[in-house]
Amino acid sequence: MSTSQTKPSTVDVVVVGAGFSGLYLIHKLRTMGMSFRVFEAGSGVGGTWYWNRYPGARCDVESMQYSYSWDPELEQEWRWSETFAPQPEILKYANHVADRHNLRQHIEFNTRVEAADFDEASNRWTVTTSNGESISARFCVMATGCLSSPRAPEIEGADSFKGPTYHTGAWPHEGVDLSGKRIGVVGTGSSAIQAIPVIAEQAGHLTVFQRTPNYSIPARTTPMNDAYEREWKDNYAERRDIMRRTAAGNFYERAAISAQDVTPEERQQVFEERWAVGGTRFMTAFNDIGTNAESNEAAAEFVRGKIREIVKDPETAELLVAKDYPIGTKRICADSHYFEAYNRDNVRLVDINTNPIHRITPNGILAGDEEHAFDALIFATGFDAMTGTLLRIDIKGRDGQTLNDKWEAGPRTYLGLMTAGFPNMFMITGPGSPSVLSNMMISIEQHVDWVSDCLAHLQDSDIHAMEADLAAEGAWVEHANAVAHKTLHPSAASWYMGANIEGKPRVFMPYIGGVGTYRQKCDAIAANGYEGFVLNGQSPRVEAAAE
Ligand code: FAD
Ligand code: N01
Repeated sequence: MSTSQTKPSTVDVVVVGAGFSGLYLIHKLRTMGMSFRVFEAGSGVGGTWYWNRYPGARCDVESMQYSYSWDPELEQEWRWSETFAPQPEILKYANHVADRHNLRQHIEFNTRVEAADFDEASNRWTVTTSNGESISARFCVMATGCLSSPRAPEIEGADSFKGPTYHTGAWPHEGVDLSGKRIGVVGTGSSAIQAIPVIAEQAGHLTVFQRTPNYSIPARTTPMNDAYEREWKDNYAERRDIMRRTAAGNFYERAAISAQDVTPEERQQVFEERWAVGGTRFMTAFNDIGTNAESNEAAAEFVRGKIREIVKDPETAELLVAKDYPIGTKRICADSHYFEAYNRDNVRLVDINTNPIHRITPNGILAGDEEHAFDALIFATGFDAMTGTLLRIDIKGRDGQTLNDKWEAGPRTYLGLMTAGFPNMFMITGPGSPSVLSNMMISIEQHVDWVSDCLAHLQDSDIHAMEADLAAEGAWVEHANAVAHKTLHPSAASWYMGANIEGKPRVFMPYIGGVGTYRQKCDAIAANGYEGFVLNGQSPRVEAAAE
């Protein structure tokens, strides 16, 4: 591992984060011959897959699709063991990429970027790290991740608990022996839904505290089939190209008809087929599940029926059935025997709406009028998503304005790539871009490619300062909101809306216009001389940006 003593304190670019975004950035910047430094808070590469080591963690995008496309030889060589890769294998892949391309030498691990100040006179950022070092950089690229600030609720008495407490998003690297123990899990989102069936097998007893039930589709992961893998490898370039132009960056069949255009029997048949195939592609069984309330309700009701079939105890089944929000408006989950776990004698579900958590006690959790005793507590309570990690860095832009102040009423960006008043600072998969609504490998590569091309352009054209034009940003925010409000998404209290954090502004943060459409816009904007951005104080045309 490199040490900062040998590194220059003045560079072209500082990159924050060494997940899949940061790793690809290093590769690009090195090829471009730019000087750079990369800081990573963790002790290794992989980001999400480095931190989220909870039992059962795995991808819900198919393995053959959740990988880099920029190394075609690796694409052919790498072998995934299952159709949906487990976390250890994805982490191994990230490490393999880092070693294969000698990326690790460029990363300063265990180093958190704490502040970034923009100096208008020099058009440079001063980046301060947890080592107390200050680095001067022309550009700052935040590859800090959308789901990288785990968050546990503030519950009275949390410090009094005698046993260990874990968060799924910051799981101990050495693993946790849960065998025979009494475990309490708070939360029933994607992480919990993956973890619960595995924990149930290990634990002596498991109690799950649920606030909102979730819709989940069986992932149906299987060992990798040689013929299937071969088919992918023979067609990778063509398929990736198709994926880049789709709505969500995935390669699978998306129905072109409305659920309203078929009979109820035909609809049921289609849902049955999708359920049998498994995975989140269930949501594309018809083309209007995300936009038409009736079509959505048909899909939701189908899933409710499946849960009632799987879970033997009718009261538990009813608690597990989501009724208050449209399917897919909170992140749709993919599971491996989640609902079946509640048929086990050692698993109990506690609905905290009727039995509120009063406090954490030395022995466990007091919910309703019952104290539940535990040996360990697990919070699967999610993240301060999309903005939390950026806002934890003390970022000051033009005129000393902080990012926290600028985003007080919610994130405002142009394309999710830059935010006005913060020149030369780029975000990878920032709020206002498709990011978390897509196969993120596709979105990460698109952003890294776009930013790298942009940096090359700035360097070649002797442009020292670039920032989002305020009017273009306003138009983009308006456009992104308008597109979101054509869907059912804003109706749910989801983390997409910031609703999982008390006091966080309620704004639909990702861009739901589709990765293909979004890519076209980004490409057109670059081709038009970076329309909607201010370059060296000059603003090209802005009016077409949000068309
Ligand atoms: P991250 O992987 O989050 O990496 C960001 C890195 O930046 C982290 O290592 C962090 O330590 C570092 N960092 C942040 N702030 C600082 C700082 N101030 N100083 C220094 N370092 C800092 N996406 C999919 O497309 N498909 C999936 O199936 C899928 N499954 C997921 C499962 C889980 C459990 C989670 C949490 C997310 C999942 N995602 C999935 C989203 C996933 O985050 C992305 O796919 C992708 O891994 C993000 O890569 P990244 O490099 O952009 O960000
Ligand atoms: O987090 P979440 P996550 N008291 O926010 C509950 C990705 N991911 O880590 O819904 C009690 O979804 C909260 O309840 P409610 C994916 O993008 C992907 O599970 O707010 N409960 C909810 O049940 C995903 O969406 C995979 O009412 C509280 C849960 O905790 C994102 O990461 C796997 C509470 C949090 O769910 C985040 O997923 C894992 C409180 N005070 C993650 N506060 C794949 O499969 C919160 N909750 C690809």
